[in-house]
Amino acid sequence: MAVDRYEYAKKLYAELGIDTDKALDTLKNVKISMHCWQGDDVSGFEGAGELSGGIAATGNYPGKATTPEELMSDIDVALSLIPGKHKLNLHAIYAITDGEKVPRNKLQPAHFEKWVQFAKERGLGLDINPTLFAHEYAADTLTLSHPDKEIRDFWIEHCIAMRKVGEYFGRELGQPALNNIWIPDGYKETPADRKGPRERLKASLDEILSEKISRDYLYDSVESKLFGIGVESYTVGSHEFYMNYAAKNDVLCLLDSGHFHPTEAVSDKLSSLLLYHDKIALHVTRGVRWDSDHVVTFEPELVEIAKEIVANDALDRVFIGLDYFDASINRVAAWVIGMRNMQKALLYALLMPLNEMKSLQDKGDFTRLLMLSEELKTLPFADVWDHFCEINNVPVRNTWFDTVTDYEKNVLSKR
Ligand code: RNT
Ligand code: ZN
Repeated sequence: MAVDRYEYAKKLYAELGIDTDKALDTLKNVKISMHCWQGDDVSGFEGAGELSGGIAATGNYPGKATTPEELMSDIDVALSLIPGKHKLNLHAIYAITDGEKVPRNKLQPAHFEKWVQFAKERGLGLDINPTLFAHEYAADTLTLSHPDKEIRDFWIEHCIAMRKVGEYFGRELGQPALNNIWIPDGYKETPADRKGPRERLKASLDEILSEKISRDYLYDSVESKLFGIGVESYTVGSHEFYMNYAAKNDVLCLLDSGHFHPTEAVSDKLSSLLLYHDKIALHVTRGVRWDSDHVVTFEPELVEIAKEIVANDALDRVFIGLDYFDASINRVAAWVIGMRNMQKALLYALLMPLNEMKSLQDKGDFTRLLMLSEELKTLPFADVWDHFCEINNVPVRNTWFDTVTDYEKNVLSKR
């Protein structure tokens, strides 16, 4: 039955000049970096305190992972329900130190060996992020831009340590890792001096990135932000700051879709950045009223982001990662929903007659262009997606949720 539906969908898309088999083949090779921190509300394994830095996970849904074994097991369940082979995005606080308290500036690749083992066994890639929050040295909401050199140096060392971890991931797994630097630095009130902190941040980044590491193993990115809770008036690492830093220093600009004014769209920024940068990175998330990090849903801006990646022929130039943390629903389901939605959006984009649409735009035939983009919305896209799930041996439609329900009943609810 499902095959017939796919064959029919294939025929309809073929009438628009779209080869659905080719689209599925392309989609199969797109890796999305799944953020480990959805599994435990960004807690990590340091056994330390509260989340800080102007970000917050809200909710108290039972079953959160509290050990590496639990988190790995939850990730396995999620991955079994997501078509394709992907990457896993780690943070420094997920180092596995077997009870030993290792200061963040002293972390070594060895503390991530178990993750490498995990990734190897599953054919995954790995990415890394230094963790510059939830720490006593981040208590002032200042890290790499702190006026105190000792604090800055601690975080510089930490970021350098994570670059080494990323390099190690790249070497071991045969695909480059992304090391993404995000800092919470900013002020609650209007600062007297906006320049000083930015000068310090620039100098810190220069030091962190001074050692050249082969891009066979590692890419570095810098992530901007608009504001955070408690730091509403000034953000040191603003978009302008990092976009210029990235352009001048040959590092990647990472755009988080929750880090801009609510009416500003990341989708519109991609073509500009891709004109000037070989590669860029994304944190795909969904902000509701603020940078709330809700689960990624299949909504127009997500499709527009995917369309821009495809239209710019940039599937191999954009590191796509997810970044949200919802503690109010089943965390495994949160991963699966977001990952599958990202893939659906990419598939939707791959099934668009973009060349024809471009030429309609250039000819000024906006009536036909509008008609076409609207008619695309009711083509049997779902049948192509279902087929993709089927040929990649993951449950079709809502049936994946049975696995999550069983896992919750048998494992999560017993934690
Ligand atoms: C915070 C940034 C950052 C974090 C993760 C945990 O606003 O988006 O990327 O969400 O590093
Ligand atoms: Zn982010």
